[in-house]
Amino acid sequence: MGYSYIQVETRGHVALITLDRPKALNALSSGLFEDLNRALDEIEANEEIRCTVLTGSAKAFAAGADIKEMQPHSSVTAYMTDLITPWERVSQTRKPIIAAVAGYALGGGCELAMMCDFIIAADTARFGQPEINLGTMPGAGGTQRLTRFVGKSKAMDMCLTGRMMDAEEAERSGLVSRVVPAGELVDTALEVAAKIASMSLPAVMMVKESVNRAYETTLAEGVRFERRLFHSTFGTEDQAEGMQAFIEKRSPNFRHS
Ligand code: DAK
Repeated sequence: MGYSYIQVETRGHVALITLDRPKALNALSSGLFEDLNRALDEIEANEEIRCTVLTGSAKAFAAGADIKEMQPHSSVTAYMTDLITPWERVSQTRKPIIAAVAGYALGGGCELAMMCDFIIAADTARFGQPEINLGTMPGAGGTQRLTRFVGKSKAMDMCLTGRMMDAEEAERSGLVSRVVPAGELVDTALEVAAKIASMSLPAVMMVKESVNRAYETTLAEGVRFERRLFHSTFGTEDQAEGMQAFIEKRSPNFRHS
């Protein structure tokens, strides 16, 4: 079955998901999330895919939740329909997912990018949590993830004033991992994803799980968790192959097992 609001392609062992509601600047509607979540389920189940890139258009990664769809809701219907909770699927993927952001990443769009494992930004990218302008507030992790990335002062500034941050400020603040010229964004993200996809998938997934644990536990518990995963890598064929290849001065041939 095809998709209405996204495009999905595969490039080798990498999936490229492109948000595709150009007339609404990729505003995040429930239909778009049904498509996105179904694609993520398929990617997670596909043994050939080892990394995903999530991108939008040159003008907008996503300009936020679909305001026109949200506007009629009351607090009761928002609660009863569990409005927008299915968004969290992105943050639950076990394989890595990179956000490649050009143009606007606002409100839910910024939150969606932050749910990915890291963000590569075009020099045209603009991040913001403008919900305050609508008389509401971030609802998909904006006050939580943004604060962890950029610190309290900048997160307060962004969420209370609704101002946008350009790519240079986003990199300086730790929100994005790197900034590239807009014309090179998707190719760069695909190259980075291909590099990750060339690694041992069990090791990649353990790294992802371990880094994410840093946000949810104390340092001592996190280090203990990391050590146990590290020990378990010695049970994989890929660890044996990786170290043997180093000693034999050749490239490893990972089998993802
Ligand atoms: N929703 C719906 N339509 C949108 C949209 C949005 N967020 N953003 C843009 N559009 C539509 C515009 O209405 C316009 O449609 P037409 O009038 O042509 O039919 C079309 O996209 C082009 O937009 P503009 O004409 O405004 O384009 P400009 O270049 O002039 O301006 C802009 C671009 C991005 C600065 C502007 O469109 C803008 O300010 N957009 C709204 C940005 C915003 O406020 N975003 C935050 C939305 S609130 C929750 C979880 C999450 C959330 C809520 C709850 N729960 C778990 C409960 C998240 C909330 C949000 O994201």
